[in-house]
Amino acid sequence: MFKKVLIANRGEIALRIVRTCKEMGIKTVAIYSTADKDSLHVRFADEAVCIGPASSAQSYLNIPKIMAAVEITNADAVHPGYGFLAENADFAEVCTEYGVKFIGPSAEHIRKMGDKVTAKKTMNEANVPCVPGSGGLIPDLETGIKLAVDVGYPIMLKATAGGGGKGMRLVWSEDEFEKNWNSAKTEAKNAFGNDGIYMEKFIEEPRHIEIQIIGDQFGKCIHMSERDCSIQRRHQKLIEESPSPFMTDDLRQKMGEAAIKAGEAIGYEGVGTVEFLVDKHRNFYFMEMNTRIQVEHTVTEEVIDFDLIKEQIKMAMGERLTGDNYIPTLHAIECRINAEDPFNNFRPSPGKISSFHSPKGHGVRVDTHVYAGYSIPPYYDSMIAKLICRAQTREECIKKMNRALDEFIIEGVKTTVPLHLKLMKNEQFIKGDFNTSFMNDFDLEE
Ligand code: MV4
Repeated sequence: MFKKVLIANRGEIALRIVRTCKEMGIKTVAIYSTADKDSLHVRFADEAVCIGPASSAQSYLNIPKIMAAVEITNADAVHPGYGFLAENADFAEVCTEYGVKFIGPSAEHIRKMGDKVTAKKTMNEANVPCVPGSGGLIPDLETGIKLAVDVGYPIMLKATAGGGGKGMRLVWSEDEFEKNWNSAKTEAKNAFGNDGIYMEKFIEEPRHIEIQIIGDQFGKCIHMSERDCSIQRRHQKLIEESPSPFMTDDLRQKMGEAAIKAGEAIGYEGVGTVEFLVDKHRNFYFMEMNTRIQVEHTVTEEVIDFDLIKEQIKMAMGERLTGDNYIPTLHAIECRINAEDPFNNFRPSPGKISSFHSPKGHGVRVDTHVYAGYSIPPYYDSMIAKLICRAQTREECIKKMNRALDEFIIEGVKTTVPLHLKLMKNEQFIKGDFNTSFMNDFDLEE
């Protein structure tokens, strides 16, 4: 049993973790930068340690400073949340060396899944369906051009250190291969200091459907069904939902089985997400595995009625998994509320929130660290709240989300609330007829 957990994060997820720890009787330590002194995660934690100035490099990403906070507070576990150091294998390793439990998988698993070529090889060996491609790093341009003929155009070049679209290029034909090869390599080198590139066949207009898994320390994994995250813009998710409107019992059975195989093949511990691309024929392909709790874990919580942070902490404490996979009977949708101007190219809109009223009522959940009078600092991610609605059916859930968005008052900064209101009224969205290209064609001015 952990006595005290240090939360190596900020914002809504830090507060989310504080809440579960309180319910479990575990003391909490918040860390914060000077820019975050008025955040609710600092207020509600049992202890709080200021670890540095606003810049992430000198605070939330600074491993020595975080370990010093662990030391002075005598925390026996660290929860990394999402983002920042959540998928930093070195951080997980340092925690272990210090004798504090990193609430997440081993450094080895983080490393393995962080390198996309290694991740894909591991999944191929575990018989998890993968997109056909180069089957490894491409040594040089000439080999790449030859491989593309075998794979068949259109193809995608991807950075092995990538994820989230950086260092990724779509190539339609041989005459544009060299140009894309060079720019992918340069972008990957600049972003990750690693210019390793691999190739995949391009899957046209796929859906992004991910399976939530959880594994214990004894080699057992179960799944908690899917989330559809196809509604995103420039690789930033806007809306997530569970179940996916595209899902069938048969497809869930197959994707769930594949996700469990993925987890059990490596002896995965804790909560994780196996991301798949799903084409219009319902073929699915492994894309990436996320070795952290995700922003959108809340929609899964709502449809299966489990606290995923609590389950995650229980796995870290060495509890055994019992029971079977979880299949949703309800429907949940999450809208990410960002301090951005959707009508001005999503320009960040930090500043003071002059007025704040969050929607309430049956089936409505708001996860946020902000309040009236709070100033959103300009240094971090622009997500300020998650609005999650839950109902018996998707149709009812959309109606509830419309009502809840209508009730949401946030003044002083621009937010994505008006965008979500438009999305909830969009015919294609209502029909569940969308894929990852949806936002490319979405007209904000309509
Ligand atoms: C793809 C793809 C089509 N075919 N791979 C984008 C982020 C990175 N994690 C993988 N991505 C994609 N990989 C093949 N072989 C299309 C995308 C993609 C995408 C995937 C999920 C969600 C949104 C997306 C938006 C554009 C492209």
